[in-house]
Amino acid sequence: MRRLFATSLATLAGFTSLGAGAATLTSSAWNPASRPGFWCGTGLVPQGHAIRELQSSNGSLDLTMTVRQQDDQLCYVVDGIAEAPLLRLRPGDHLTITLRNEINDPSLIDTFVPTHYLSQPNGEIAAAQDAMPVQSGMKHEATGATNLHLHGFPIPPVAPQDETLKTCADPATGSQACGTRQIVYRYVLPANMPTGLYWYHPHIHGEVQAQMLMGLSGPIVAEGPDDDARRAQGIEDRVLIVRQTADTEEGRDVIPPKGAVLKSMTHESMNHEAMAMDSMPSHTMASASLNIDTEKEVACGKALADPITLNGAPIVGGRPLDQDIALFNIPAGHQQLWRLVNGATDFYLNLALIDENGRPQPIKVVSWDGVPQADDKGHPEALHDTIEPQLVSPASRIEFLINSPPEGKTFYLVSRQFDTGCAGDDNPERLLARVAAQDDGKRLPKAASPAEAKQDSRIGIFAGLLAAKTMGHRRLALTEYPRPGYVDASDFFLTEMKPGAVIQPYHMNGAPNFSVKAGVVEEWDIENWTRELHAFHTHQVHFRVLAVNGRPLADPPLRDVINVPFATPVDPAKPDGALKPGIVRIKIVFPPEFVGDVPIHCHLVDHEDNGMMAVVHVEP
Ligand SMILES: [Cu+2]
Repeated sequence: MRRLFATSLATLAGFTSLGAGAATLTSSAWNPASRPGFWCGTGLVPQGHAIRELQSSNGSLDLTMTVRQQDDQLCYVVDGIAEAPLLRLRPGDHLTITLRNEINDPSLIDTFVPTHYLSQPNGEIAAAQDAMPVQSGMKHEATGATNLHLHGFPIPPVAPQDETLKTCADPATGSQACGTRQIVYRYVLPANMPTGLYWYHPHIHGEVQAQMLMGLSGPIVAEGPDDDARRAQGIEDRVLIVRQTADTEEGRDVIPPKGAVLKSMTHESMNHEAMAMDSMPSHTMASASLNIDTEKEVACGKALADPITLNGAPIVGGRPLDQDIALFNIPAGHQQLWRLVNGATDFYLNLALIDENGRPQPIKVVSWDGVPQADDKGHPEALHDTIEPQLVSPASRIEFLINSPPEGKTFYLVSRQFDTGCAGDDNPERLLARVAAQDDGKRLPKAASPAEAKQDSRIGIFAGLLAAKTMGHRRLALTEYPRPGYVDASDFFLTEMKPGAVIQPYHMNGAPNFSVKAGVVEEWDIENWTRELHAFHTHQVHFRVLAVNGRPLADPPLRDVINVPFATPVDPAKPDGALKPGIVRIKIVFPPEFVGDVPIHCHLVDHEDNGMMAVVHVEP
């Protein structure tokens, strides 16, 4: 049984399962002071909480961030306060983060790695004839090491900046494989970076989900002239981060796929050495086939919905009372810019603004994934009112203008129910916040050093990507297979489809999966051969999304995360028969400043942890 946080969120377990109306949050006062015995503070974060901010001044911000542990909760502690701060920066800034690891019980991190996953290497996945061979994975034992990834930042994948594959800090107890307890990151924000909402989280392969569920993530805003202009017009911003606190697999009811191996594994079948990643078992010898065996893909099944929080305060499921929903005020007749990170590990947000009668209310989307809506040259595009639900995949960000409701009226920000595929998790409607027409008197700190120069391009290094000539194509396949002997545990894969390829999980310290020359523009087809959604993410760069399921997009968006539609039956009359993939086509280039090893992965981080990741070697 998966545990929720033992301390501050202990009362949440009862809440998230509550139905209509009956719930009331009884929270003890929140005290975020990190102190002996209460390293991650005490009490429940109040609804509507605004995150503590740290702002750069004179072009720099220098902070020490300590990762602390209180039972099965992890927290970033800065200045003695156990709350991941909002970092407010400007392009060109120098950001220095000294990350210290004080994790004191790595075994508790392991409790967030699904208990039904194997503690032994997995058995063989039977290879289908004339299909790409599949090599199963093995469970990662949590080490308690941690590190930092600045998600979305166009900065080099090398130390002391965004190097996430080798850089790590050891916990206070347990394995000391990193050789240091402290990392000093020295980031330089490009002067021409797109300005908007970014975020940070740990990136230790195999325990990313566990560390994020336990509390490790925080938002970053990079501000530019657009923000100065909005502030001059009296438009304030609100920064919101949605986090997930458990990945509930209990109750998962799985229909075994055709051909699944359901026998229990014996010790003989778990020959550790034979399954070592660098000595490939004979059945996974390369074949020339580019076919994917979809009959053994993870089958349809149901998993319970997961608990989420907003700025640390629990979001109550079902139909909560108004008093249990965050209240955000906007002075009557005014607008605010709301910036929202979906920091959940696999919950999809499908945002809509409605009034008390459920009628959709318009918002204006300003930016996706930290990048203002702009054409290929980086010129701003006109903003339009929309009442369509906005899909914010895990790890994605949306920034939108929201009007105050009429005086005396309330708007609600909701996440609409969303279909993540028949093998995906239940993703029900959630009421995130209510909005009232009031002036709460709170004002943002003024930017300390507003940029003087006017930005020529809103999108920096990504300008001109659409116009550039495509020099190469690739196909990347997303697949998942039940672990032999375990219908409710899966291996996940991200594989470049080329002759001789073997479907195998990413493993640390392996060679890069493929190479790309810096400056060479490519188009990639990301093919989802599974019955659930995946959120494809690239470190270092954003990409243009050209087409979804073969339909070209009129205005290809610039994203660093894109939802890839699930596969569908070739024959609708045979839902568990062969599948045809959901496909997203992207256009991507790695500029010369990103030479090095760049991770790409599914941002449903449980999938990443269990193999759905690859490393691109960017050659000079
Ligand atoms: Cu995925």
